Amino acid sequence: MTRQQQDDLAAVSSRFAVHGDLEEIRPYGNGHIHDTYLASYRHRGHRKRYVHQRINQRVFRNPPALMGNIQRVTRHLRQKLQQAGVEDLRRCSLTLVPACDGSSFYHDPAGNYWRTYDFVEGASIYDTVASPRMAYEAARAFGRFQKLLLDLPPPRLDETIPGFHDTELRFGQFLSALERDPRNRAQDAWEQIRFARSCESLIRVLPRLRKQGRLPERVTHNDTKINNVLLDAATGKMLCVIDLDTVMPGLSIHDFGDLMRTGSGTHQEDERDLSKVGVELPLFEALARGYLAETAHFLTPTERQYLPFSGQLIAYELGLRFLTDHLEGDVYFKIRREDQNLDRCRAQFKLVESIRRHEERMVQMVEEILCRPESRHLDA
Ligand code: ADP
Ligand code: GN1
Ligand code: MG
Repeated sequence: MTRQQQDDLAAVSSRFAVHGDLEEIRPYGNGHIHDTYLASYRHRGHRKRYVHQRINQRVFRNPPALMGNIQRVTRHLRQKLQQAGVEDLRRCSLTLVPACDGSSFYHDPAGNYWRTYDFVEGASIYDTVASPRMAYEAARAFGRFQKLLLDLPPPRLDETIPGFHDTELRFGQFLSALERDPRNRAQDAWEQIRFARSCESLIRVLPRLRKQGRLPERVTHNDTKINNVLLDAATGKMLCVIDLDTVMPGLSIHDFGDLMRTGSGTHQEDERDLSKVGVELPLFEALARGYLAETAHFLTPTERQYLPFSGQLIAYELGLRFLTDHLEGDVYFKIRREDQNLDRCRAQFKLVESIRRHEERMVQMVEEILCRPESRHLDA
């Protein structure tokens, strides 16, 4: 970072109700969407850290409404955890730091929207799962999140990205990018394009179930990838769920689906060696146990039945989105190397095939877990 960038960031930081003297500020994390910075302050002899984020306005068109959602959700979670007697509140839910004028964001003269969270200390974050225990803890964190938000008071949350998990819409966007082919990239992606077309029927499954009234709308996270959960660095236990921008009305299927997409195998999202990409059943089992430990009592029979399918659908949906972005010229997801979105797509589609192959066994596993409530504790 240049001196000027450092100074600009320090100026942003000073617009929030932070404490102490700024020591350092630097880019942070592996997110695909926002610009995230970690600021270290010294306050009364102690280090105090904050996360500043510049909200990506190409993705989130209405930052004030988005921040309204996050304020309501974080307050509700905090209240519920407090009622449940959770002691480590500052690490078990995100804490927004207000701007100096009391607002939940700072709107800078250049038009950028910024927000700040307390940095959660002593937490670890993983881009891939390393063990069933880790998968279990991450799935429990997202399951608990959904459970605690069951009684979020009205009104309905703002839809921060309309149609976010509308796979039919995503398929249409893919066809449109393919037709325009603005970067002339379709010729090198014909295998993925063919696969995308061959799975088109997947996009109609959830709309059909919804029409039959079998999938209730809930408050869901919608971006439940494994690196959006913080685990205690010392114990490995769940702390809290982060990246709350897409918390909005949705389906439980979407949340478990993205957990499966990122947590049922040990491969990277953009893995090029496809022999490494696939479902590992012990990881799937741990995800299902962790998620159901928190949610089994309120999920409907259809929601439970479609848990294994959800992974196939969301891996397909993300494959479509990565492919679309590749065709469009990498305008949405941050990339760190050429063709990274195509690699991401290829890995998702390989995962779709793997989940399909193992689906029957996974359905049995879910039934077994549901029959034996004690199995929802990993130590059982
Ligand atoms: P993106 O939407 O770009 O993924 P995130 O909100 O997930 O942005 O934040 C990016 C990264 O910043 C996370 O992966 C995590 O490492 C880190 N991070 C964000 N908020 C916190 C926090 N409150 N405490 C600790 N780390 C955080
Ligand atoms: C983005 O923000 P991040 O990196 O957690 C994306 C998700 C994708 C994910 C794929 C708002 O998530 O939908 O599943 O990348 N978030 C948005 O890694 O589009
Ligand atoms: Mg993230």
